[in-house]
Amino acid sequence: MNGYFKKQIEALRQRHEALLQRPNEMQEETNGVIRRYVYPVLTRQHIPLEWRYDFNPATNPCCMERIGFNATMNSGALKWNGKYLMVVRVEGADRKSFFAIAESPNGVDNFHFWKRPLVLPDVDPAETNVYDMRLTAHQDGWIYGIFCSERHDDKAPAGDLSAAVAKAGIVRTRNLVDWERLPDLKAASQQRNVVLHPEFVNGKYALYTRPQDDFINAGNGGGIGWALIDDITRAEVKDEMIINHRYYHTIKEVKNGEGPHPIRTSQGWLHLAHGVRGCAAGLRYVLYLYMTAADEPWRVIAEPAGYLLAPLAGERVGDVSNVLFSNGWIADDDGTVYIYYASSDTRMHVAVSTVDRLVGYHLLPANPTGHVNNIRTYTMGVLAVAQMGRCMGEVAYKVSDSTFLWCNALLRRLLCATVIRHCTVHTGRKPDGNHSKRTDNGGLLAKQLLLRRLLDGGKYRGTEMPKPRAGLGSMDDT
Ligand code: M1P
Repeated sequence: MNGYFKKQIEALRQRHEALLQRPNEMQEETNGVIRRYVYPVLTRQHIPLEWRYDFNPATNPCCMERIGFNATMNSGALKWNGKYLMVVRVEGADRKSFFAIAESPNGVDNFHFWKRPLVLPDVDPAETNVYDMRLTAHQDGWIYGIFCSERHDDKAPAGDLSAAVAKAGIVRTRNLVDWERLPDLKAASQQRNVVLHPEFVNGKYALYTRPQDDFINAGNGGGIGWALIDDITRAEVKDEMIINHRYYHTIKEVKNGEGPHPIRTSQGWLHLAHGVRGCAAGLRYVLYLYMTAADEPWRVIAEPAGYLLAPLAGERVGDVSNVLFSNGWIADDDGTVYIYYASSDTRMHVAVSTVDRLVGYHLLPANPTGHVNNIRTYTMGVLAVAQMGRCMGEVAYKVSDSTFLWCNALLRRLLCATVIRHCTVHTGRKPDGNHSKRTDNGGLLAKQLLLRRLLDGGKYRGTEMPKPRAGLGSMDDT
């Protein structure tokens, strides 16, 4: 072995080990809901050296990297035998992806790839790429992985070498080593971002879907769909309804998609999703949350306005800039939630919160009606209380969780009161100068105080894309 070769290998190993061992640090800054960590948890530099170098001084005396990698991104996540696991989308320099498992003892640093990548049964020679696996440890005892399986679009005009068809591939395992491939999901439209709900619903498997008109564009389709599946070994979408729509002039005006499978909480199912809007810089991907009813996981009961996480600082730059994407989170036994997200299709990060805080975030939004389209933020009464909420967020990490949640509950009541007051003074749900009559004979009060659900109970949600509407939002409360 020549001296240069030996030195190179030593330096490579030292740098690699130092990166893998580097402790992560929680960022100081928080909005009371969530905290980022300083360092990405996985980058292409974390990929095992043995996958990249052949370490053969005879045939490779210059110690060249033999296989280059572009990104470690969009990873499914699962807690398994006390370890925090990600099924990582590893993208090669040749732009093809494969899956590999990385594990950490604490969920925030020290992620090491398992020795070998995941071996996926190759069932179709036409399949050109696989990516973005969502993991679900299902009630039936299997761990499922649903991912995007891509093929050339044979209907594309000649010369178009980008057009593709997106389908949902399905695998399952009991030990994370041996994976059984099931037939791809049959559906009328292209599908990406398909996620398996962890429990049976009415005795059936349930999928969150994302029907789309073509490979990139949602077109007239889009929105997060819901479909019940009779037989997961021959999965077919027969009926699909959109449960979380795109909306005009919002963070999800262009498209949206379910992230990992939702987390069950005492208040309902907590969902993480991505929303996409168009801007001068191209498409901008952010992460948002919504909640559905505990007994009806398809029925949205709350959705705070805007995003939970958007690309910040270095996260904004990468292979596909201005993108945050998440398809993995872990709700730990102590209530901590680890949100794994990729920035700009390049590297993986973690942010932490708790189930209580994320539920509180839904039930104490600046928008007490639970829906972005129902209220406008210049509403004075609401603004004052929302401002108190923000101040509370700033001191959140100095007070105990119980104090935080107690204040949270108090603020929720105040917010409800501002809305009720508005509705009491303005009839017809709009400022109309008539301050004398109640709008709804007290029914609104009951909904606000007892049900704490969407004021419209979902009844205005047709399958067509709803227009932003005035409703309660048009109030000019003072
Ligand atoms: O480049 C951003 C993301 O674009 C796609 O997501 P969606 O289907 O919602 O637009 C996916 O290709 C995803 O992998 C990628 O991160």
